[in-house]
Amino acid sequence: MKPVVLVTRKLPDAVEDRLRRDYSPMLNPNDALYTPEQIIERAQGADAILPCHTEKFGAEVIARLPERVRVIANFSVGYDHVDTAAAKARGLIVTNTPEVLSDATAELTLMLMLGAARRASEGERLVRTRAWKDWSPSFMVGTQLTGKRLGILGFGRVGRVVAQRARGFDMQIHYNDVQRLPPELEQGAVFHPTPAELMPHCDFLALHCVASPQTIKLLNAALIARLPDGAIVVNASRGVVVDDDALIAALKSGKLSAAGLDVYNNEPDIHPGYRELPNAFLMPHIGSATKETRIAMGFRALDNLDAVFAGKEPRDRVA
Ligand code: 8YV
Repeated sequence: MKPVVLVTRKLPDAVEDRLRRDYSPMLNPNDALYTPEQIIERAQGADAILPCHTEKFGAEVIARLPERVRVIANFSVGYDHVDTAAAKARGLIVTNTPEVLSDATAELTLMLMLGAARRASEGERLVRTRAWKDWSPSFMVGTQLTGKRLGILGFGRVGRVVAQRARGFDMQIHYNDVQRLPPELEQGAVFHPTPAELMPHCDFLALHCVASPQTIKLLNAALIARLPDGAIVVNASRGVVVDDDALIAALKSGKLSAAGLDVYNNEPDIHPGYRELPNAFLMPHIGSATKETRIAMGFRALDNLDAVFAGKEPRDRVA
């Protein structure tokens, strides 16, 4: 008997083909968003669940999953949507999909930096609404990336690829993480022991830390005040890292010249203040949304499932 896998969202064909080959998948061809009740109901009779970050597995949901479910194999690198303590307590294995989305997310981060710095939202709106009437030397003047200082808060897998790509723009890399990395990973990046100490060195600040109790609203008014005037902030990690009111106030006052955001608190019902800001370049959580990466994420999740059902330790176990 093949293990039964509850797949919560529509996945790429190649991933669903492999699921059909090796498992008895319960697929979601219409890509409907399941409520927690629907997940609990559908999980009856499943041996595993393969969810995305759109499905929340809090302690209450985990407590109501049938005993038969052995593993939650996430189709995501972030797993803040899963209460890992509750999963551990129940003996439920949890895995994620690191590495395979670092390139795509780093590319999107560079896009956020360029889009924010070169006023992409404003420019696009001018062209699309026929409001573009003229040209002058002062028209749509933005900021250049080349040669600037890029501060990276969270120098993990994605942060380090961002650094590598940014070196192509001759940017000088500064970073903060919980501890200093070895020289082969730093590649010349300058370590700052605290976020507060990193801030004054950031013409651009890119957030790449994980969502955790320690990083909730990490970028608050006090930290923003330490950034150079006119700095640019980008976020392709998690919305909870940002205090929205503080960021919006800084974008309004001109303390920050622009922001590029892909992630938000309470997606997709984001803080309405962002929509009004001409200097915010806004994307709808698409950091890993490339054809190549979506397939790689699915395969990585399946590699983890394969290991669990072969009685081995999955490569990407997080609980
Ligand atoms: C995914 C992400 O699109 O992997 C993550 O943690 O935030 C995104 O890249 C999404 O989470 C897929 O479930």
